[in-house]
Amino acid sequence: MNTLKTHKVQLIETIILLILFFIKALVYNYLTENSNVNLRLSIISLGYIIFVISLVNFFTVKKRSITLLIIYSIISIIMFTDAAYFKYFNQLTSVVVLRQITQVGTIGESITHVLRPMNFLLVADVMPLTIYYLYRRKFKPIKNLFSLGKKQAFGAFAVTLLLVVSSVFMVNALDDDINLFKQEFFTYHISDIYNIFFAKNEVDDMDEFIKETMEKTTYKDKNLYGVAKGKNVITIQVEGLQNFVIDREYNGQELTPNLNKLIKRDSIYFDRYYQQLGRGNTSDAEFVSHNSLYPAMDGQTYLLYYGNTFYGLPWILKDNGYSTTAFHGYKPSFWNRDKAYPYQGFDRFISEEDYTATEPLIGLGINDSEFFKQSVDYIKNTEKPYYAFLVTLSSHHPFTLPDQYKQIQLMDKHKDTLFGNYIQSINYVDVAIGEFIEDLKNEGLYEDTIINIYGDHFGLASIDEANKRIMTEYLGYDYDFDEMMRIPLIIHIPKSGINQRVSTTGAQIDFLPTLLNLLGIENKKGIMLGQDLINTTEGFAAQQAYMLKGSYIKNDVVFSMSKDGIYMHSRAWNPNTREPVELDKCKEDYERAVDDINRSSYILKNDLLKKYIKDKKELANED
Ligand code: GP9
Ligand code: MN
Repeated sequence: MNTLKTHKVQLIETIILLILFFIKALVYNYLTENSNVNLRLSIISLGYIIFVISLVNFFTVKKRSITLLIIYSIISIIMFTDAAYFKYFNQLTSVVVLRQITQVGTIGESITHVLRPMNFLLVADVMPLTIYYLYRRKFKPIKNLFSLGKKQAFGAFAVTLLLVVSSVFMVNALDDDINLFKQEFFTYHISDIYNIFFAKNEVDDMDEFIKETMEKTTYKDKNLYGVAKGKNVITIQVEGLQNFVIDREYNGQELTPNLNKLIKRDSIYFDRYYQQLGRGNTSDAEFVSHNSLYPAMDGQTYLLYYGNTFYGLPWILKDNGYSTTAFHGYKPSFWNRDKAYPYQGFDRFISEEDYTATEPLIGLGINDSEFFKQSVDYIKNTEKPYYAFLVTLSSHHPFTLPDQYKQIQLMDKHKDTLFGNYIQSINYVDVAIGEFIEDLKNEGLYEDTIINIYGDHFGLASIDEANKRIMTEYLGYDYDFDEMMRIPLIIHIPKSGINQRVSTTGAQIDFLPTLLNLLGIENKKGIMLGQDLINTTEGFAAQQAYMLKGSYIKNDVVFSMSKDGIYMHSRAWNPNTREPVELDKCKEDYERAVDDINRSSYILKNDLLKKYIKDKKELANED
């Protein structure tokens, strides 16, 4: 057989393709948690795909089938990526994610963990369609898709374009349940690309805002002002350390005995402290903590804005006579740290290349115990006073730990679960931190040093069903975003006699102002968007990743902005009682959360500190 009734076959082919795509759209909307409006979204997506088919008619007859196959495959792959990314990050991918494609290694591993068999339905038809195309090519002529002529093709294109555009705007305007710009596959991605190039980031009264911010950050006469003045500063940013493990037992076994011991003496422990990331994960935790600015969402801050002028903790300490060193046992180029650190104010970066990777390696590289040991050797030869910033590695997802370090006896139901592996890993890091403190003592480096310890971000994603189930059972209450993103901050000041537990809500953005108060250093140049948590009772933690922009956590409210962008679809609850809170009461703080983040993003995009620090210098010269 070498001839086909072309038109009939082509009609059947097109109908089959549309049916396949419609099923795909239904699966996609289900996986991206739009089940309540799935049918409406899928019909709109179907409209778009008909439009795509009408576009293909502009290609020469020979190239139509292959073009359509390629476009269809790309769409399928993007849908697959979206669904996987959504499961982990609670939002769809953006083209900005592609900019950091080389950095997805560590995150990628985490994402694959949340893939379900259903996700593969999104790409399941690509292979059979390709095989069919190759088989079909043998028959001539291949005049696919009704073989429209130029004029007819243009007519089809114009009609479908008009239909799609008008139905998108009509549905958006008339259907209160739907926001296609956040929910529908094509509309979302088109508007995402549009926003990158054309969206304006304008904020009102920036000068006024900065003036007020600066006035807020004067510490003199404040509680605990200068109690650690002149001390060396060590900050340990612990991979994946969540707050729930602190002071907690598992079947009678203490999970973090060393941290617990530290908290009991000469420490301030912040137990309502939250992560605050953008798109740069661990590197964002570093950035926000050091700079008291929100990390970017239009890409990764250390990559997009690394060369900006900053005036965060390392710079401030340098201005106060400190030497500054960053320690991290992984590749120096990862998260662009090697380029970013000098602009952050670090004199030196001790990276994977400077450590001897002694066995056993754990996860991404050198084990934490060895990392700390070798870091002490560097620290003791560092010029005083010093700032040492250490970023750990061993408790990185998926928490694989050699057997000899596993000290927690797990119940059968927790063996080989992320939860079980996580608590083993955290317990291992706790031991390593304990050894580090002992080493500091032995080297005479302990007493004149202030030691800060905090988690970079969560280890156990609450969107993973198994994590959620196990954690909810373990904690005795719903494992939701607020508990997932809650990390400990411990500030240990040896021989200070200070013993405090601060339960004011705070986040990584508050680290710098809080620490500067203790160090008795006034930040006269920088812009800090956080606040000193020791001298306030009104906490506020705005979020933009995992919980979406506009979400926030306060002492008695957690507000989680709906991912469809429709305010009334959001959730709010009291973190103490876990009872729902009326959404109407959250509007003002929601607006504040959006405004704070927009201002921070404006500062980054316009490299505002450069201008501001220059202005400050000019002012100083005039005096
Ligand atoms: C890699 C380490 C882990 O350098 O910081 O990165 P993460 O995957 O957690 O962002
Ligand atoms: Mn991390």
